[in-house]
Amino acid sequence: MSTSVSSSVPESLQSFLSAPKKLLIDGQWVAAGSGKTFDVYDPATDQVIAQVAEGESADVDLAVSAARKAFDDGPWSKMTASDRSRLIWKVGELIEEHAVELAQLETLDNGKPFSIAKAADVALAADMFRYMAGWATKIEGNTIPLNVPYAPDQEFHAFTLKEPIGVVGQIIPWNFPLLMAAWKLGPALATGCTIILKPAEQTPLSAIRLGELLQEAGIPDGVVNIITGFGETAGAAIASHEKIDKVAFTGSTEVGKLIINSAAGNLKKVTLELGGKSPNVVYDDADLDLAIAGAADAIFFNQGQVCSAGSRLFIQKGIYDDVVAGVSEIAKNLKVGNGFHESTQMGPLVSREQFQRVTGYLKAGLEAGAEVSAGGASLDRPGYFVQPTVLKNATAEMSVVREEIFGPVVAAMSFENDSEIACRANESAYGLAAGIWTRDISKAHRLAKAVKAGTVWINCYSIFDAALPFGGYKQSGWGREMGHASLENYLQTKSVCIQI
Ligand code: TXE
Repeated sequence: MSTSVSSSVPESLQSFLSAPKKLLIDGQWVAAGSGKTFDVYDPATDQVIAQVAEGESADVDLAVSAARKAFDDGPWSKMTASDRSRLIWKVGELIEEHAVELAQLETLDNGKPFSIAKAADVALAADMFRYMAGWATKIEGNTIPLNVPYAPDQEFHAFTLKEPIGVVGQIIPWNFPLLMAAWKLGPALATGCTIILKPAEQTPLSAIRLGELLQEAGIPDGVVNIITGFGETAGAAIASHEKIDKVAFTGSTEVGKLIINSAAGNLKKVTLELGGKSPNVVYDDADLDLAIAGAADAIFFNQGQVCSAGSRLFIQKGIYDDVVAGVSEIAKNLKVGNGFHESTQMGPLVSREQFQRVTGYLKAGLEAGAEVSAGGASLDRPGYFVQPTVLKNATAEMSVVREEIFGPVVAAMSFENDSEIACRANESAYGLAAGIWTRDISKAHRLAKAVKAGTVWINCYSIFDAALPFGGYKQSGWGREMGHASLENYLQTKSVCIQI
């Protein structure tokens, strides 16, 4: 294998990158059955950084057999919750120990600034495993008093057991590669499930390294299997597999609908975390410095490649010009560049395809009559860089207002009063998140209640915590990630009734 390694690759990653990148099946790193590999790119330079095994349906079959064995025969299902908890905790510790290396991998593979990868992605991933390690020993059923009308003379003792759902397929995206793996693996391991994880083809590297750390932590063979590969082949094979009991997916709403269809074959359980077009509402009584900085961060964080990004910015009429000017000023001053440079605040988009998608939306927005207040173009340099962009005078029917751009592009619109804003905020097929900026706590509560979104941030944005449930209303998805709510996705309830 000859890989032309990108000039921005840190020395410390060279040996990891030069080793063959294989599939993890039943505790062994193996080449794809077909022998095929695919190229992985550094989005900051457009150069190939690694070749990775291209898993397909036959490889998924082997991974499912291994996961079935580890679940049906043990060891995972036969271990005590306390032993499982200790191993999951150890994964969190190992992530923390290797924080620099993992953050470097994220920057290299995804493009995000190194300081953010370390402080957010890696730190949250470690915390997710530790939080879920705590839950492993606290999964309990209930005892239930019965009053059976047709058996008045009999006495019963009834209770519920919470049992792991079984073998789960987990298909994740490229915007937070390590963190999405942690969000998925954490609750599945805590509940005692076994897993086939498919990372996004754009960003498979940190999941491969995480696989090595899972082994180092002592997670038994077959419990976590990692199949790198493409969505239409490896991903589709997971979604339709007859021996997988549940599929958890994060990605586009379009593919989410395909997953539901494929899962219908064996009626596997489905959870989905899909797209968003989240409203961020700034009232005229808000702390404007806070709101302007928050509105910029809500859209430019992670290059706007965040499903909950505040991409529809609603500003009350009297302060519209000031807020647009303030967010535009921040956009113009953001340092866009290679994520490894210390001064970089915003990196490149993840891929050529995403670059084309985002620049296509910019073109469509301008043609439809939106005006550029900041940015509006790509950067004339190698890599997939787009300027942080503020579009003003956007209207509800424009594609830049209706559709998820998944890039650093915010559409600013004005609103007149309180009675109109809930309706306009809800004018979307999505319902993932919303932001509210006001000093009036009653107004904030009213809008928080009225808005159809899984998360509402008031006077803050993009605050994530392993304990705080996250997920979508409407076409933003099914089920919740994080918090104890996420455990339910991986459990089923068995009722046991005994006549005494
Ligand atoms: O997503 P895909 P893409 C949105 C965002 C973005 C758009 C397209 O708007 O611009 O989706 O991104 C796997 N069966 N989000 O094309 O295709 C794929 O291999 C099974 C929002 O990258 O949905 C990858 O692992 N799996 C989002 C994962 O699905 C399939 C994050 C996501 O890829 C498959 C990412 C198939 N037929 C994109 N096709 C969020 N909610 O955070 C693809 N995949």
